[in-house]
Amino acid sequence: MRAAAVDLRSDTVTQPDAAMRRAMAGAEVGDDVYGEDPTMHRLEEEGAAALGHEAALFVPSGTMGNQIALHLHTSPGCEVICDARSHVVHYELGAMAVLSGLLPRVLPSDDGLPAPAAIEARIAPEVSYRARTGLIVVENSHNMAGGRVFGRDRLDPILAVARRHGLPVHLDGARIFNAAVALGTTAAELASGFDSVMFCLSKGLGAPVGSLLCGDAAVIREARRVRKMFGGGMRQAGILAAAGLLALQEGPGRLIDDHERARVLADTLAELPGFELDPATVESNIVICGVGEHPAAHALRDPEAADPAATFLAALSEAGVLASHVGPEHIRFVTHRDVDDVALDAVLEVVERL
Ligand code: TLP
Repeated sequence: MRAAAVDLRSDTVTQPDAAMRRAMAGAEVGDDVYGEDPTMHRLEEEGAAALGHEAALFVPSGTMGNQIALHLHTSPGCEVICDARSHVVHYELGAMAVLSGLLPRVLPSDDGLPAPAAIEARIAPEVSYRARTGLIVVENSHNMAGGRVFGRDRLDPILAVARRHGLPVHLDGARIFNAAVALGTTAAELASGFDSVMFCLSKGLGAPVGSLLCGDAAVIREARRVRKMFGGGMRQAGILAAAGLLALQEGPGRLIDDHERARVLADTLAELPGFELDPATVESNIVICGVGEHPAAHALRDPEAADPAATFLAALSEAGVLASHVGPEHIRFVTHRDVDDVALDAVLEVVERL
């Protein structure tokens, strides 16, 4: 039998460990829609404090957290300015249009963060014949830009543009703790000045389910209503909050190991023929690389099929390594707590052999 695959498709695949399962089993719970779950109260308080915001709301997914924020900062018919590769555009199934009547106004960028001047130029003038700009969304770290991270020097000018125009800014901080670790700062430092911030407990931090939406008390009071409207009101959710608390307390401290492993992987891939990537752009736990010209993708490729990434992923999977498809010529590896040095060595051996 083949050894179990090393799964680098995402940091969402982590398994709750024994301590987390024990905490979940023993959690004190109540009906959270009535505001009576004590474990959930603790998680929301600790989450808000960690981000330096007044309040927080637990949501079942990062997508729901983002979509609640988009809904409550805007009105139907508004445009949302964001990077062309943002998660809210690519991987949320058109939810901003479906749930909130919003139109994405996407901007290109090299590293996932459009230039402040480009953002400012896209803010619609207040005239009777143009859709209004309702919101700016920033993503940090930026998933599809390969986990790039942005410090205050990059964030502040965008917040200044928003303030000049009286616009709210939402931060998709699904991996904000990765960004903080990569930059040697705190999540609160990176979250400050945003009108709302979503971060995921269920990615590198290791919880099985859940994200937190943070903001001031008025924003979160309204967010609680929108969550219920979107079908996200949960009852004895303290079982999930108990896992979230452990993830929040213990998860950030070990992300540095994931970053180091991503760096080793990136340096190795960059040295091998057929992989296109600049290891200097790998700043956190995500490695995106081009495989369009990779010999394994070519040798096995059906000449009719225009997707060398899918061909290469199939070869990787056959060899016991799972990665994900992020375009016809690009694949993504994400390091996480369930990939240790032994597993990483197995991955390096496979990519070297292929
Ligand atoms: N990202 C997932 C996939 O949807 C691509 C992944 O495997 O990376 N914002 C960002 C920046 C994200 O990367 C994700 C998930 C989300 C939001 C949504 O979180 P969930 O999956 O909890 O809805």
